Amino acid sequence: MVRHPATRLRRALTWLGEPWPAPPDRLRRGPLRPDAFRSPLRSTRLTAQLGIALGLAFGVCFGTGLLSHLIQHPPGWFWWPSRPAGLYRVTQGVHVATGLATVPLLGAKLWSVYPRLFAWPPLRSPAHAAERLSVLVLVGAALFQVVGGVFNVARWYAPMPFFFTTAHYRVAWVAAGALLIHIGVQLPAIRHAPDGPGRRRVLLAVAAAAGLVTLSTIGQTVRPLAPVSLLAPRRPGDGPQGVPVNKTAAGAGVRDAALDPGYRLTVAAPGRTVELSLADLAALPQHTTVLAVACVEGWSSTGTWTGVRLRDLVALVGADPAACIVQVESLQAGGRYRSSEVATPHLTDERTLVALRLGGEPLALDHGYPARLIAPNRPGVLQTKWLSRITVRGA
Ligand SMILES: Nc1nc2c(c(=O)[nH]1)N[C@H]1C(S)=C(S)[C@@H](COP(=O)(O)O)O[C@H]1N2
Ligand SMILES: [Mo]
Repeated sequence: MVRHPATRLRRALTWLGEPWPAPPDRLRRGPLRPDAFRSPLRSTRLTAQLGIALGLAFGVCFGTGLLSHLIQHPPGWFWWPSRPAGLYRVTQGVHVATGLATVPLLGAKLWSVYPRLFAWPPLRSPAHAAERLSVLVLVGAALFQVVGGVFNVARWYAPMPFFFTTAHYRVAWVAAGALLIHIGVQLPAIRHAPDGPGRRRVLLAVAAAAGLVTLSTIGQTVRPLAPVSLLAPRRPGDGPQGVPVNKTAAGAGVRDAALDPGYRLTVAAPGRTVELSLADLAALPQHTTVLAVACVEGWSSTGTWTGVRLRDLVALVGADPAACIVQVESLQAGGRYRSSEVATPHLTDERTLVALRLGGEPLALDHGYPARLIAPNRPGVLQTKWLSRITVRGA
């Protein structure tokens, strides 16, 4: 007998809601007891309100994180301006700040719902089982993002046997999808959520904790708050020449090559190649600009950079900066950040420099001596240090 598709669909939906037999009652012990969790501080309303705060923080964090990903791996349709010069500093500061504020929010939210782990019966129907599975994915993905993000800010990679950036990006999509499903499922419950006596106090405590986390870390990018930035691993102003260092020259294995008096910067276009010594570079027109190094890890620090405009070097080998792409390479032999690409509008921007000096002095070895890239509105990972070669290609 051939069934009508609508009949089949109805049958499938009924099957999803069909109750499964409950396990025997004698298994209801320990946390599975009927009255195992009775804190008056928990209420569905509290859980819903924490969920809204968490959803907003996650939304902002997801949006700014996606932006940072697109800037670092631009697809063809994506365009990122070079002005305002400090925009990325703000978006990435917001990304890390909202991510960190999520720590107490997520903790409180999990505390408010964890008794449901022990709800009886554990699995009521296929639909209930699917919903629980989606919550499991959501909790796993959210914890992965927050814990991994904190480890990355602390530059502690030992517990992460994978490349953090890629994993963080992929799991963000998993979390976003699971969150949308979760919101869809919980929306009716949010509307008529019963209140509890302790809700306001808990919300206040969570808000205070989130505020404290923000206050003790935001100084990594908001300079006036640097003195109270007790939990941030880096602070603006800390480091040689008043700028923090992410990778040192020793760590990158470039000390000898960088200090070699025979150092030359190669600038190569299809028709023409020049090799410039430090004295040659210093003899070219020098320009000074104030720009921040804005690391993806959330810290940023402003410096006064002096050097040669990248577009002048492109013109030096006979290319038109408005019609080409440049790849800059480091003396560093390996590593993900040894090279980066510069295209319009950053390439034509007058503030994009091959910097030789910071704060009026030659660059500190750890800031990229003899020469480094510094461009407006660009993530720190793309501000390549210890430049060895600039390759000009057609756009
Ligand atoms: N060659 C090279 N350049 C590099 C890096 C690197 O690892 N190798 N790290 C980048 C990162 S992640 C940041 S945040 C900035 C930091 O610059 P600073 O150490 O001068 O503050 O340098 C960038 N330039
Ligand atoms: Mo960075």
